[in-house]
Amino acid sequence: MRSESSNTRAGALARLGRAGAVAGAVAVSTLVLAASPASAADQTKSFQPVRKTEHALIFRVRGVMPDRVIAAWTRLRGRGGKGHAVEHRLSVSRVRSAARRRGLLRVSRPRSIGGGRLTVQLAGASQPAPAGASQPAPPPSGCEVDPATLTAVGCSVLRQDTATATNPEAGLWGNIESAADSRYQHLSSGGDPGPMATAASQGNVAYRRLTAIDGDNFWGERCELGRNEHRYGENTGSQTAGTFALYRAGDHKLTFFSQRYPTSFPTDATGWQTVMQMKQTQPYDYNGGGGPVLELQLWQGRLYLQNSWSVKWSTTAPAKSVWIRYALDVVYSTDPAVGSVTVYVDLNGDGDALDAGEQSPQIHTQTVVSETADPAGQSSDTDGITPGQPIPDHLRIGIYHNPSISCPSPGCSVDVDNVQVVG
Ligand SMILES: [Ca+2]
Ligand SMILES: [Ca+2]
Ligand SMILES: [Ca+2]
Repeated sequence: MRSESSNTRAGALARLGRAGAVAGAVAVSTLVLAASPASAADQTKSFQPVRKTEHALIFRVRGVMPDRVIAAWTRLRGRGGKGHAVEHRLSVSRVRSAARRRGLLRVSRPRSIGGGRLTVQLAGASQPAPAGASQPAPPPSGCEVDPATLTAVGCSVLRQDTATATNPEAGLWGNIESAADSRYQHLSSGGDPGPMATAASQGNVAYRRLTAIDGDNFWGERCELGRNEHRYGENTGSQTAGTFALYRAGDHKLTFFSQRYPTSFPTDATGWQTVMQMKQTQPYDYNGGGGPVLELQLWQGRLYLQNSWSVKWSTTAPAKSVWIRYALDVVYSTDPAVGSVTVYVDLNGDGDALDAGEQSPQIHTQTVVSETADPAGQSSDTDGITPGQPIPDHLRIGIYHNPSISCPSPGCSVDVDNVQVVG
């Protein structure tokens, strides 16, 4: 079964209508404080539609300070509750504009959609790392990122892809999630010359290239490696039903990967652009917030670490046309007092994470989300995750961005190589 939905493609759902006044809207709205804010510091507000038309859901955005809006998304459900709910981000500027006017926000819906909910995330005061929180057992002694070499020689390799195999799916990523498989290329030379996490050479110069072109639509404008499916584990042998890497509550793993951004890459884009996700893995019913629990975004000339669309850290965008090595040291937990993430990134491509802006602090945050109840009742809960259970994250890598970013043919590409998950 496809991971995010078994019926319609989200492309149709992604086409959003213009914000604008709608005459005669019913002056009834429901404002609910979400039970599980995206982070302890931030707040979300959810809105039911005040009106449905044949082609749109109309929301009234009120009780929201426009400048505090940092993310917004809709969660749309099929008619009769059929199919998985589908989440879509909305432009923050659109939502701010509606909030400023205390006005109406119109979101188009295809015929297959019965209803949905708008959630707006509001920035809160940042909170310090909780004191006295118990931590899971650390990885083996010596298993830690050495920022001078961007290696972790004391760790065991759990997952690896150095692009030796032409096919990235079998036994590895499971799926090329793009508008067409031709958006993926395997190139036999010019790969990352740097060492693996083990400090050994990759032993090859191959790499993978992922491209998105304007108009592409695979649940949005994207080309990523990674199957959004937790039920079949991590792929082995020729298996493709599973995914590349899963991260479960209680894990402490280090994830290394290298990316290269061509000179034409839209690092300065004014819309969001994701280059790596550790995202809660389908299928699930989770509705406690929007967005991947962890992701790296590259836009506005900055690299952002985001947690459920809340920015936790940012730094200058990495250099272009050179291989950029990343390492994320993550403790996976639903408890923000236990979960943590530290980012290492070789922004200038000189082989270390010792230059200015190349290391984040250790950031305490939720890194795994908890399942919520099946809205159709527990007798309908067939996704394998019961309410309250942690939903494993999975690794996705490539390009996924706001379709407003200009990427005419031949498109915008991210080169990927030298991936290891160690612990
Ligand atoms: Ca390689
Ligand atoms: Ca460096
Ligand atoms: Ca469930």
